[in-house]
Amino acid sequence: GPWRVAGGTITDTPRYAHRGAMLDVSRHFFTVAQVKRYIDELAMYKVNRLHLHLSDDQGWRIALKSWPRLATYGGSTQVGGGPGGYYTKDDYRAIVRYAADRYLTVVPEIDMPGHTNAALASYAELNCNGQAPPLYTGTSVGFSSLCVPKKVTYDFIDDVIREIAALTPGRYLHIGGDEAHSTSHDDYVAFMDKVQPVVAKYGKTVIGWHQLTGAHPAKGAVAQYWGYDKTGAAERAQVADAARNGTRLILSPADRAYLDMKYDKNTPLGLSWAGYVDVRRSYDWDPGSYLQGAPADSVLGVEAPLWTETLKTSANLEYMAFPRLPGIAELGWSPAGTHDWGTYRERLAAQGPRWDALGIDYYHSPEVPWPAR
Ligand code: TNX
Repeated sequence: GPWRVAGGTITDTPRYAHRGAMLDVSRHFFTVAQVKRYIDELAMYKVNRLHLHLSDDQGWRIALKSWPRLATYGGSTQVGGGPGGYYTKDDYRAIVRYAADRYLTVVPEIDMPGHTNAALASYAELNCNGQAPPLYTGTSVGFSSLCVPKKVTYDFIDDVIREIAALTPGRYLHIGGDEAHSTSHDDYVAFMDKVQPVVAKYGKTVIGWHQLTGAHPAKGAVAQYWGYDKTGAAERAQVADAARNGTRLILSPADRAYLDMKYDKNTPLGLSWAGYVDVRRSYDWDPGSYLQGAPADSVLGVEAPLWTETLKTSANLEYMAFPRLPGIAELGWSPAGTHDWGTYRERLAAQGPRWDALGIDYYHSPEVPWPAR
C-alpha cells in the first residue's frame, strides 16, 4: 500500500433469516478453541446461526448445576472411547459471546427422548427400570429413550431447559426428537406435548428435527427437515402439511446439506447412508421449492449439519465442510435467480488460495477449477 479502491455502494440483503451450521460436539468432543475456529470459518460466509448438538448417546457436553453427573460422567468419553469432555458454563458463555461478536447466534440442542444414553448412564433414576446403562462409545442410533411415564423425567427436563435457556441469549432451543426408535409413537407424542411447553415457559422457541411434525408441533415451532431423496412420500407430506399449518422449516436435506456425507467413494472420512454428496449436488438445489407442498414462505432457512462420528480434529471438520459449506451459505443468502453452478464453481475456486493462506484443509474437488497452487 497505500492502495486506491474505487468507492461504491453495496445493496444486499439475505434471502433467509436462518443460515445455519450445526456442529456435533457429542460424538467427538471439540474444545472451545476448535469451536471458535469453526465460528471464524462460518462467519466468512455470513452464516448466522451455530447449532450445537450438545448431547447424544456418546456424550453430554455441558455442565449443569442441577444434574452435575451429566457432564462429569456423561461427558467422560466419546466415539471410540477417548476422554470426551464438556463445556463449563463459562466455556459455553465464551462460545456464545465469540459467536455473537461475529454475528452468529448459538442454538443449543439437547436431543430427546432418544439419543440420551449419556444422560441415562449418568442417572439411574431416569431409566424406566431404574438401572443405569453403561456409557456408549459406538455409532449405532435409536437404542436409548428417556422414560416417558416417569415424573422425574420432566423434573430433569425442566432443570436442563431452565439452565440452558438462562445461558442462551438467542431465541431458539432445539429439542432434537429424531430417531426415537425406542420410544413408542404414543409415548413420543405425549412426550413432545409435555416438553414443548417447558421450552416456552423459559422464553424460547422450539426447534425439533422434522419427526416433531409426527407429534403436535407447538405454535411457532420450527421443524428441521433432514430427509433425502429416499424419504417416503408420507413422511414428506407430513412435514409439508405441518408447514401449511404454520410450522416453519429449516432445510437440511441429508443428500444435499449434510457435511458429514462422503463426497465420493474415495473420501476417507464421513458416512454415506444418504449417498455421496459432491460439491455440485450440495449447491445445486432451491430451498424455496425443495419440499413439495410446503409453502415457500414457510422456509425459515437452510442449515448444514456436521455430524462427527468419523471426525476428530479441526482438519477433519474442514475437509468435510470445505468446499461444501460456502454453497449452503450461498443458498441461504442469495436470491434463487443468482444461483448458477457454472459461475459459482469459478467464484468458489477463487476461495481456494484464501483457504490455503488460512491453513484450512479443504477437499480439492475435481469439480472446481482451483487455481494452480
Ligand atoms: C442421522 S440427522 C442422525 C444423527 C447421525 C447422522 C449421521 C439426525 C437428526 N440424526 O444421529 O449422526 O444421521 O449422518
